[in-house]
Amino acid sequence: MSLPNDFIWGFATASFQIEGSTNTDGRGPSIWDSFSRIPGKTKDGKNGDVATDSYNRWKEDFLLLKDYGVKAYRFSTSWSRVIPLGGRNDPVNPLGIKFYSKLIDELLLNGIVPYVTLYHWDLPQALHDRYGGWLNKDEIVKDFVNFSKLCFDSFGDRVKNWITLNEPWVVSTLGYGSGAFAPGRTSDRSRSAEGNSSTEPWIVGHSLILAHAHAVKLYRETYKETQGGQIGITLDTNWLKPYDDKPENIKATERALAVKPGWFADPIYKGYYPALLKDMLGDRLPDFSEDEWKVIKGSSEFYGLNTYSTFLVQEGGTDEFEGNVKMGFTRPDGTELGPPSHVSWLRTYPPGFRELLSYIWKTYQTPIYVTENGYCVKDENSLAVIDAVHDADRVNYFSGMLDSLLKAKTEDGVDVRSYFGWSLLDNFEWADGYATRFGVTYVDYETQKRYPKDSARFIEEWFNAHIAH
Ligand code: GBH
Repeated sequence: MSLPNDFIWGFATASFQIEGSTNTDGRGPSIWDSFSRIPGKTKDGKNGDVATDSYNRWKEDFLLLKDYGVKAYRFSTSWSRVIPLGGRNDPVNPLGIKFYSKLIDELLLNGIVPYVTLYHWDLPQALHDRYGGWLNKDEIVKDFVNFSKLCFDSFGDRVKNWITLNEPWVVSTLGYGSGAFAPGRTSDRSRSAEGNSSTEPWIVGHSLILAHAHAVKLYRETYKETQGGQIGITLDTNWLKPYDDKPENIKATERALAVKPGWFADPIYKGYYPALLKDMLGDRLPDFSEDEWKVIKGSSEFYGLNTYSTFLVQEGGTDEFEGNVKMGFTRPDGTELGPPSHVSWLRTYPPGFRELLSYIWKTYQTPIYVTENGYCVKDENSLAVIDAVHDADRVNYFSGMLDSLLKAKTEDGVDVRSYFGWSLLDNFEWADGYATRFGVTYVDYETQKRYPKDSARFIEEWFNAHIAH
């Protein structure tokens, strides 16, 4: 059993999580710069000012990629680095363009294929201040398309794999529902003076779908033929299993899947909203016009899949963003799906990955690119480097997940074409600051020195052994 020779593998990162130098060479602030400065929003008040200093150390990072033997690297562009104020009439920052341009050149020089995410959560602060950012559909769609165009124009001669948005569900619900992520809007007045959790996330989701679809339309009309690349979206998708075979828990699982991934995946791959989502939200779910539906339907050439865990679903929850269900990891017989990781939402359960791949393939019938998958070892951040690099639990996770991937591809016939481990490096883990480590490379934040973990070697060896030569 092996993967075909053209199977793509590598590691992923995101601009705000690694670059630092947030105030350098003309970069404008993003909503994560502001959000992380509000007391209480991130663990220990940490921000992305330095992160892994990859704005300066990218060559060193690329040596790691080369050393690990990857075929591809997924990174994201910081919108406010290339257009500091973000808007279509705002000046372009040539130094920002130059930065990504030299990154791309260096990757290609080393035979590493760039996979570029245009937007991984770092909205230019100026657009949020000017007109409400993602809340203002007409403005943000035009500005996102303009930013995309700049990237296609500047990098599209060399970048052939584009991802418009990373995880729109997170942008909408954590940014505008719970307020746990930037820009932190929520109805919870103990967390924010502004926001409306029952309407804003759905409005933001509406803008995100349109922005994605219009960027794809532009790429297809103006660039695809000459540049010859592909373009799609990345959705975070957990596998969800009914807690038991009670009909109400099966129904609850369907409802949860209708929200995630259905809220974004059904419009994009099928051209309509899930009925269960419409039932749940009524007229709080903004609909699209007929012309808009035409742009949206079929607007992704692959399913970019970020996945981390499986949950067991029961009826009875109150979190709309999860479909009003209860999610857990404990089976009816009291056993656990997997041992705890460093975060509450992640357990190692590889069979779920195989089932998820089949579900997506059957439901959306589009090639799947796994754009993120990874693990955070419990309390890894409290270990000395010498111990942290021996990340047996992460190796165990990857080992199981890759085995599932192989079975999905070779036995279940799922058209899965890539696997990117999250992440190349430990990095700024959003609201968790630097306390949660997802890297296959350990970063000592005092010295910025990088140390390969066992998991990096494991993945390298696994792909060497399982890709047909
Ligand atoms: C990915 O999201 C991101 O794309 C990546 O940037 C990130 O570093 C990586 O995961 C690891 O976290 O604690 O209730 O606020 C994965 C989906 C959605 C999982 C948000 C964590 C936090 C839930 N993530 N969720 S909560």
